[in-house]
Amino acid sequence: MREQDEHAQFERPRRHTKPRTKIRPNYDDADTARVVTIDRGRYTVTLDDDGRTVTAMKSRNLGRKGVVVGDEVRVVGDVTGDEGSLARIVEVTPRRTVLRRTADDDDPIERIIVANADQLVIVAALADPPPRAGLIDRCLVAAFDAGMEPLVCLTKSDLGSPDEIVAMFEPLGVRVVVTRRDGDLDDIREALRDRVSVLVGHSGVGKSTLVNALVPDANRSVSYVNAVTGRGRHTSTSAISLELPFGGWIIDTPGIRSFGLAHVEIDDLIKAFPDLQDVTRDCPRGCLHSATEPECALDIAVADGTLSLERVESFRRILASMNQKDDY
Ligand SMILES: Nc1nc2c(ncn2[C@@H]2O[C@H](COP(=O)(O)OP(=O)(O)OP(=O)(O)O)[C@@H](O)[C@H]2O)c(=O)[nH]1
Ligand SMILES: [Mg+2]
Ligand SMILES: [Zn+2]
Repeated sequence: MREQDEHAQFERPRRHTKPRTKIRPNYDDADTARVVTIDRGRYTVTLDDDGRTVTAMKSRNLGRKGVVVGDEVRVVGDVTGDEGSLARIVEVTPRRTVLRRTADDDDPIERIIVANADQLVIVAALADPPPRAGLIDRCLVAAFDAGMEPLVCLTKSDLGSPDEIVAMFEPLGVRVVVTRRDGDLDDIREALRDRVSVLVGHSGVGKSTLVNALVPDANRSVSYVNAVTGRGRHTSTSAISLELPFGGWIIDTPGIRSFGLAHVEIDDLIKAFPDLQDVTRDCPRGCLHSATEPECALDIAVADGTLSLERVESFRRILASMNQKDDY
């Protein structure tokens, strides 16, 4: 870590001037950039100005503050992007959204997966590996909690019918697109255009295959699904953000086995459904809005025709998914 030490010295306030005040460096001339991938403490960023790719490290003044893919940052130092050059990230712009997962059995650390994405694309294969509605539900909860718009993307339509899954998400008003390798990409392109979207889903569902089809020079590695276990091989090992040729950004992420949601409160989830939220204002204090609650206002609203039974039942399904880990 020699380079790091050199930079660290450069950062240290000079002793002889104003010994008791921290010198606040002025970064007015810093370039703005976005973090596209991270590898062993090295951050690959692209400059907003000209899209140049630059390798950077975290400046000491950031302390323990994390920098994640999707972060908008300010960089100083060697921003040439030349071979062996290293810039420094000196500031992280306040995040508009954060997609986070709570610690779970697979991963003991609570982490922010990506920052500033506005759409969560929940990718599930129609077969090989088979879709797990429970995981889709949990990812939906994460999207609503993060204030991101969800989109369910059902891949491998050459291997199965989407009808059953589509019917599950219709009452919630969640958009669903269906894709297959070498298929027509118009619908998914329209859904991604001019937005920052992050793909999540099990290993082997075809996230990287989709990214390669959408971004011609992406070169994301893809690999087969094990025929015996039906599981993917966790081919992608880190998140990467790529610019879409038709506008917007897409973030490919490693396959997940589950999605820890311990950080989510019912109230945060219900905010995503204003019609349900309105009704639940009449619930008894502490009502958890499940089908077993004795006087939940959702049941009264179904009885008097204000809400459809399908919508309330689908909402209760995703609510219940918060406490049912779908480990695969
Ligand atoms: N039959 C079929 N196979 C597909 C389709 N899309 C992708 N595959 C195959 O599914 C396998 C897994 O694809 P990947 O793109 O590596 O999956 P991934 O979601 O990126 O997996 P991880 O990186 O491990 O999370 C590869 O063998 C792909 O060729 C499809 O539409 N139909
Ligand atoms: Mg992949
Ligand atoms: Zn209730």
